[in-house]
Amino acid sequence: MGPFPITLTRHILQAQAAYPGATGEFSALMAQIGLAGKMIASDLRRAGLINILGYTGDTNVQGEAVKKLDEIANEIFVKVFQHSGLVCALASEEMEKPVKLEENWPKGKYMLLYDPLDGSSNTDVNMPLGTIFSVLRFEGKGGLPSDAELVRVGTEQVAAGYLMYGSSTMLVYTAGHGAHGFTLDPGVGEYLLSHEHIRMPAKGKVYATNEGNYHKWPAGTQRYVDYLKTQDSDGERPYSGRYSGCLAADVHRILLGGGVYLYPAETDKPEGKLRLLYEANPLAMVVEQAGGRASTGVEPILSIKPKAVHQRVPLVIGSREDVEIAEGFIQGHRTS
Ligand code: AFP
Repeated sequence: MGPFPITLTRHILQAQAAYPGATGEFSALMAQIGLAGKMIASDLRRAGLINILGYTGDTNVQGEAVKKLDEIANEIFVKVFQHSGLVCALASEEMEKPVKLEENWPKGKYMLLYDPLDGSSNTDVNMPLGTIFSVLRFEGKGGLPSDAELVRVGTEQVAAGYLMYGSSTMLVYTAGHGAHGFTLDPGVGEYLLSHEHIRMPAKGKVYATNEGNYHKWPAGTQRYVDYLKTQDSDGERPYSGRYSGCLAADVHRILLGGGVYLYPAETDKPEGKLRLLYEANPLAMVVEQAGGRASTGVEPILSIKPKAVHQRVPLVIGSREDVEIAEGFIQGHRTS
């Protein structure tokens, strides 16, 4: 047998040993996120078999048709964190209002914001899906946090990451000291360290975007994607197009291999599609911890002062040099 594998919990406890006063609550929180991921992965693996595919017929606060698996994944998070003693508030893409967990008060000092099932259009066709999460600390005195307490600038995240349900289930997280990847060993039900201190290439050869929206993009964005597809003399371009319809999966590929993902501003939707608090902010923290960059095309994601829980932002995220070139085109400084 090779070296004894490092589990998620052990990795966090070892990292926390460097921080006097660490109470172990954070490692318990991450273990609970891992548990929710295992439960969601289990449902996804059997989705076609236990007839939980398809639509509930409801629509969520965003006016989107809700799939059963969106609700199931959201409910799993709520149930895992109720009575956990760890989290005093939850905000989710699938819940119009944040949920306050009085049963965990006053011990639970963390607040969790998450997209329980990212890439929902993939559920019925066995394509990759993800869960994206952002962790804040509630420092307030007195009662439970107000909704406004959850609407915080990205630099205030204490941790962030995502689960990816692909050919294997992975959990990638950062607590501000590097980005680390764990692969679920279904045999023992543990997440084992598989990608420690992930470092992104400064530049890649892959781009991920929905080109069906090309006609909706401002000219600078159109010029940038045209640039990526234009043959150059030193073999760096054209880039390869890789788009799965799941943000977490597309960013995961780029985190490991380099490149750029764009869900840009559109002429009739300048705010874009993706959510700031539980999609862009957590992925921006992970990617920047791995040496990458994340912006709206104009300003860094992590310094945006949010106004609302379900606020949308344009997102350009990936290898540092790729994002900087994209920003040059989007801001009109570059045309080739
Ligand atoms: P859903 O979870 O509603 O399918 O949204 C997925 C997502 O937020 C992101 O994961 C994808 O990259 C993007 O939307 C796909 O959006 P398009 O279908 O418009 O390309």
